[in-house]
Amino acid sequence: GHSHWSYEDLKHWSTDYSDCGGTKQSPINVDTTQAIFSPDLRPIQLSGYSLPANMQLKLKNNGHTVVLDLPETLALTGGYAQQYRAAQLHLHWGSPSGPGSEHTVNGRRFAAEIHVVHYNTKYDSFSEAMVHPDGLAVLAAFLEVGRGENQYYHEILEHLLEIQEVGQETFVPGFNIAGLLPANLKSYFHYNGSLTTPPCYQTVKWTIFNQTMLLSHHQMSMLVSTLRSPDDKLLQNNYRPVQSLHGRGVLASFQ
Ligand code: SG4
Ligand code: ZN
Repeated sequence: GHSHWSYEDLKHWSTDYSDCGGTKQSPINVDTTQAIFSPDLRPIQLSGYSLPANMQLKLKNNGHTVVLDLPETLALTGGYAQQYRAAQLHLHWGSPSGPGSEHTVNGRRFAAEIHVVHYNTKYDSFSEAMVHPDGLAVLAAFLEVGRGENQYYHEILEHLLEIQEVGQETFVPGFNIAGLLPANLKSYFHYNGSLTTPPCYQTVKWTIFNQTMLLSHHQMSMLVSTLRSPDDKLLQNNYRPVQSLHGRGVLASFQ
């Protein structure tokens, strides 16, 4: 298998990428009644996330999602007491007729989900980190439709029309990346899992914020109905179904 995987072909992921059939896969359903309160989980700390407008960030339609490359100067600390550097962020979504978050909470799927992907500073590169059990940390937040325009998501969404075709890229001026994540960085769920796409490496410490992000109806429509996929249809429903916990525990930083 050579990056020819698709969301229509989920059954074959583990044939081509054995880790996709493992016992620590993501996403999962978070059952809030089963989550274990852990006072050790410190608030997430983000530093260097406010980027100057003269910095140019690459935004790309990679055929599976929209990816915004991030400079390695963005640092994630707190949380689980290791240090990570940002690599990129991307989104998962549904269609005009259904939600498309990857994680679910008590069986509920949200409209969309943002993933900010980081790697452990003890490794020299992302590709080295991604094969080690403590290599990656992904911050996840759910997106819902609310009243007003979200000014931070606007910084990305206004450029989607420039990258409708697979492989197209454009540049986005720097902005406060932390604005894409909830203001409340204290309340989150945490578990050990995997990349949600091939190669499904089981090297991700997941943080799922309890507070959700709100986008306008128009913004959500733009997200789910602008980009095209490799088969020249609209890129929609780019989420993996929830995977079995296989005895894993989910921790909560809050009661
Ligand atoms: C998306 O397909 C991204 O485009 C990938 O990033 C990402 O892979 C993949 O999702 C899995 O990440 O947070 N959903 S996830 O588990 O970050 C990696 C790129 O292709 C390795 C740059
Ligand atoms: Zn993702």
